[in-house]
Parts: sequence; structure tokens; C-alpha cells
Amino acid sequence: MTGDRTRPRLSRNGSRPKPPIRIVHLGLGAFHRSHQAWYTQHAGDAAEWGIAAFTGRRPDAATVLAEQDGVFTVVERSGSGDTFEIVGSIVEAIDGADVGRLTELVAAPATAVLTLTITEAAYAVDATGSTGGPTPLARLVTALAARRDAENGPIAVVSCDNLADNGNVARQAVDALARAKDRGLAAWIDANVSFVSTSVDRITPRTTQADLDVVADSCGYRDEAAVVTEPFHNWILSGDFPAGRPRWEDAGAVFVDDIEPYENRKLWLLNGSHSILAYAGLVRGHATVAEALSDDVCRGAVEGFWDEASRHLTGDDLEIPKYRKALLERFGNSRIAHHLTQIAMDGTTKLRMRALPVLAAERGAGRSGDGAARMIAAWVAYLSSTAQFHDPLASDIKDAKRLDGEHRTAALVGLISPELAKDTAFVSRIHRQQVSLTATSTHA
Ligand code: CS2
Repeated sequence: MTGDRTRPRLSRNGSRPKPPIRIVHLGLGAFHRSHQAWYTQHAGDAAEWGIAAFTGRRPDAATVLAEQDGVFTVVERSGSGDTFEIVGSIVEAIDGADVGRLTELVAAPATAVLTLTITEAAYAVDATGSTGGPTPLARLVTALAARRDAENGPIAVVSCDNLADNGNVARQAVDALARAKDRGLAAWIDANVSFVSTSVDRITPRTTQADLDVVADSCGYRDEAAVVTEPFHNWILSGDFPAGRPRWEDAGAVFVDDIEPYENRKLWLLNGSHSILAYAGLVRGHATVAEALSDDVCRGAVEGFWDEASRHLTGDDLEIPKYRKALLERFGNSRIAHHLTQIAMDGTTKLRMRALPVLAAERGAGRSGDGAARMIAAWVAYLSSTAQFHDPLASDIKDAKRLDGEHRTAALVGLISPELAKDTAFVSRIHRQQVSLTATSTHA
């Protein structure tokens, strides 16, 4: 039987001693395990850097990982086979609701780095400095107050979410939350907390039971916290680490002064085309990235968007043709089942980052921006085709969906950009694009 339940459970043994906690992470999910935890394990000074990782919305990932004392398997899945590696850099896995433990760890003198994978949508803070609940950033601000009170000095906050200028976005959200609480705290954060911007990359779909069975059969143990990822990995960082950091460069991380060109290359070319494949692919009856890419209509939409985005990616080291070629290979790796429904989530937040900058740059240069517009059109078509979507603006989307024809399209576009929704010619174009996508659907 595959994944035999009688196999021993993976655990930390004497050969994997626990490094001391010096990193606190918010957002323990598959991506944290395949990326920041993997990089930390591969730093030359890994023995000095342990991670305490807190979950986001649900405690499940912490419960499962804690039963294995934090260790898990990274399965690197290439087009031709799997390799397995046990990662031990996470030394404590904690329910995100445990603000007491978070406060204690952030306030501890040994803690030097706070990393975040809390999703793009979690950075939204309203004008009053409210996130509308005990969100990760609200908890972080509570914990930073304890570090100030303990007088344990500066620390770095490292955003690892797919947002342009993510360090600055994190800084502004934290500042607004701190101000609403206590102005002195906001001033302390301003003087003591360094916000590091990073561009992160490693395609890591949600783990399935079949993946866990592969680990059991290949490794001889049961690992309920294994992650499957591609061999490719990339991490570009910009900013100060006033209390030190692991030597992530030993694992291939790159430290730069100006991160913007790299961020844009990744957000537009990879994430932007992911969103096109997700929405157009789902509308056309596909389930995974590799399947969608093999459909000429989806592939054409991706290439059209890439041509537009590439005109605005002009840095010397960006090597755009090489990057595009590598992306086609990465997306085409059909042994990685990257489900389009996972990428389709939170479209309003993602499209503002992935479609709008390219659209604005193209229109600013006097061109149509049709390639970027098609990403928005695919999203409109997708929402019209399903009742199963996940989005921070879900109730506004439901309201918009009660309308018909171009009115519906205008209302949906307005959730991404109120300004564009007022441009009737643009809305008509999006409407025609989405109709034609649906009309050519292979499963219409
Ligand atoms: C994807 C990303 O779900 C999504 O929106 O575009 O998670 C993507 O797989 C990663 O950024 C790859 O590094």
C-alpha cells in the first residue's frame, strides 16, 4: 500500500541538533518551508540560525510540524525525477493566535530577523490604522511594543510576499497600526526597525496526499509536513539587518541596492503570466499551469503580455529573453501539478500589482496595453463563470455579478481601478476581450 500508515513518523534525531531561535516567521505555509527555511538551512552559518514559525489563519500546519519537532522533507521535483532533503531550520512551530509566545520571541535579545509570508491581501490597513481584526501585522505591532519595552534594540522585518516595494508597504502598514496605538511606539519603530524589501521565487503548490505517499514510499518514513517544489529558487534582498542575518548568500541569495527592476521582472513576467494562465485557463477548462500553457490561446495571451511588460524592463542584468525561456520551462514542468484555482485566489489584490503597472506604462507610451488588459478580461470572464472564488472583496464581487453585460464588467474593473472603470472605451474593450475568450473556450 502506498503511504503505509505503519511507517515511522519523521522526527529530529541527534544528527539534526536544534539551532537557537534567531528568526521569527509569520505565515507558516508550504512556501515558507520550501523557500526561507530552505535558504536558512543552506546558509554557511545555519547552526546559529533557528526559525520559530507562526501559522496564519489556521493552526493546522503548526500542529502537524510540531509533532515532528519542526523537521520536514523538501521534495525537489524536476521534469525527470524527485530528490529528497530533510530540513531542520524550523525549531518551533506555533499557532498564529498565540500572541503571548510571539511577543516573548520578538522581545528576546537573540531575535534578529522577522520574516513574513502573510499574503498580499494582509498588508491592507485602512485610514484609521485598522486591519479589522487580529491580523498578522496587528500581532506584529503588539510584539514590537514588547521589544521596545524590553529595550532589546533594532531588528529587521523582511517581507517575502509578492508585492512591489514590499518592504516599504510593510513599513507603511506597521507605521499606521503603531500610530493608532501609541505615537511613541511609531517613533521607536521608525528608529529601530529596518524594513527589508525582497523578491522571492520558488513555485510551491499545496502539498497533496499523493505527495505525502511518494515521500513515505521513497524515504521509508511518514512526513505529514513535506513540501513539493521545483528545483529553481531565487531570492533578491535589499535593506539593512541591524542585528545580523544568516549567510543566505551561501545558498544563492543576492543582495542589491536597487531591487525594483528585479521585483518588476518577477511580479510581471512570472506572477502576471500566472494570473493570465489561471483565469484564461480555468475559463477554457484547464486545471493546472502546465495544461493551460499547452493551450495556444493561453500561451498567446502570455506572450502578448510578456512583449508589453518587457518594454519596461530595461535593466542591464535582467536578461529578459533568457528569463522568459526559463519561465516556459518552469511552467511546462507537468510533474508539478500547480492548480490554477490556487493562483486564482485574491484577484483584486494581485491584479493591481500584476496588470496595472504594465497597462499604465503602455498607455502612457501611447499604446493600447491590450496584453495587460487581457489579464483583467480573463479575470472578469473567470468570475462570470464561477460562484467559487476567494477574494478580500468577495462581497463587492457578488454585488457586481448581479449586473449584466458591460455594467458588470465596469463594476468588476472598478474593484481593481476606479479610474479605469470610468473610461467607457476601456471597459468596452475589456468586455469584448472577455466575451471572445469565453466564445473560443474549448469547453464552452
Ligand atoms: C502565484 C505565486 O499563487 C500565485 O499567485 O503566482 O504563488 C507563484 O507561484 C510564486 O510567486 C512563485 O515564486
